[in-house]
Amino acid sequence: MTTDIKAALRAQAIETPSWAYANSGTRFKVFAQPGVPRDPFEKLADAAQVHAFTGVAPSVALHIPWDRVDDYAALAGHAADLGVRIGAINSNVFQDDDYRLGSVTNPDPRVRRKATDHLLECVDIMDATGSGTLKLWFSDGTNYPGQDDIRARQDRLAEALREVYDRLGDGQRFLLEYKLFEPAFYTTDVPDWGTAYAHCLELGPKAQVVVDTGHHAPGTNIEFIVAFLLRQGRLGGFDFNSRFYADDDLMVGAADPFQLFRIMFEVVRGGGYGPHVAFMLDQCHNLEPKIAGQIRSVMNVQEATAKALLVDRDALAAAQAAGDVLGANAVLMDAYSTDVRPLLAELRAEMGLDPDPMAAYARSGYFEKVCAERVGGTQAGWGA
Ligand code: LRH
Ligand code: MN
Ligand code: MN
Repeated sequence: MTTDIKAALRAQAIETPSWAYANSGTRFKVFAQPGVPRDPFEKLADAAQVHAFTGVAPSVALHIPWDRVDDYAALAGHAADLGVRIGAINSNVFQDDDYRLGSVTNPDPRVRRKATDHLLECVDIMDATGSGTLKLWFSDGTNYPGQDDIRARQDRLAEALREVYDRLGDGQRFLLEYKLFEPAFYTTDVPDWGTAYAHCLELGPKAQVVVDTGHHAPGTNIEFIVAFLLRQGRLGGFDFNSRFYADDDLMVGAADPFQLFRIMFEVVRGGGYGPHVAFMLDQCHNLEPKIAGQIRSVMNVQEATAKALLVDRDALAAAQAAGDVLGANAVLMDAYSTDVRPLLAELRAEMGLDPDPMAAYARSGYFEKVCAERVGGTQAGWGA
């Protein structure tokens, strides 16, 4: 049992986002931190540290244009030299003046063309980097009733998605991300999993839904969404983070580790624990140091996963079949209440890693080194 769990944990891959290593903040203020990367190459170097100390963060998501470079093959080669690889390519059609009234749903066909061309460019970048995943998030929506035709915007969205879908090559897919609100406050064109799912269904199997844990109304049962999408074969992955209020992008597992456990349990239960469901982090470290924040986040996901794997599924099924409400709940809670840190420490030692990644990273001197070397790190991202 423990051997199986360890094997499953050893095989886990948690993807870190390039933007987590750069300066970020709220719309009120970006607090610059020392030692932040000055370009995408340095972001990969920081991500490689997270992998080096945890052993389970082998890929890095890019965000275009924040990570635009002249030579993507060289960037992928640099990643390989560092022992990591390029993960999902995140498109960005939300930071251009042209997108004031939307990107692919904009009433102006010129703007729609520009936005769709950017998405196609992201597929080119997938080709050049070997990435198999495109992540699409649209900030599109309206602020006032009557501002635009809700249904026409769905038609425009469908048209753009079709064009991008048809451009995908073998072994490539896109993940459609939904978000309840923000920056649009009245309607959002992809506000929920149902809308994303319906568009994906229309397109085909290479279109899947990505669940960003911060993108729901408070109180939403995210594990239900996970169970449903897995049953339909349309859960493509997660953007993990945690939230107290809205899309806070705080460290995953910080606000509600129990919710993370419940989500991971549905993943395991639904056969989603494998490379076809991407475990990605989508976070910003506005106050805390970034590399250490990513290491902590990866460990939080690992802990929730270990607990989910520990659930005695036979005992749970028996209690459920017997209608034993308290017994079934107890099986789940037993797993959640287990301290899995010794198991994970043991696993790391077996993987040739330090059992305590946070302490090992702090001792390594990497942070002091980059603080001395990297002066003026203002790489584009939220802080740009
Ligand atoms: C939007 C979002 C989306 C973006 C990322 C930076 O809120 O979650 O995934 O690409 O933030
Ligand atoms: Mn996201
Ligand atoms: Mn978000």
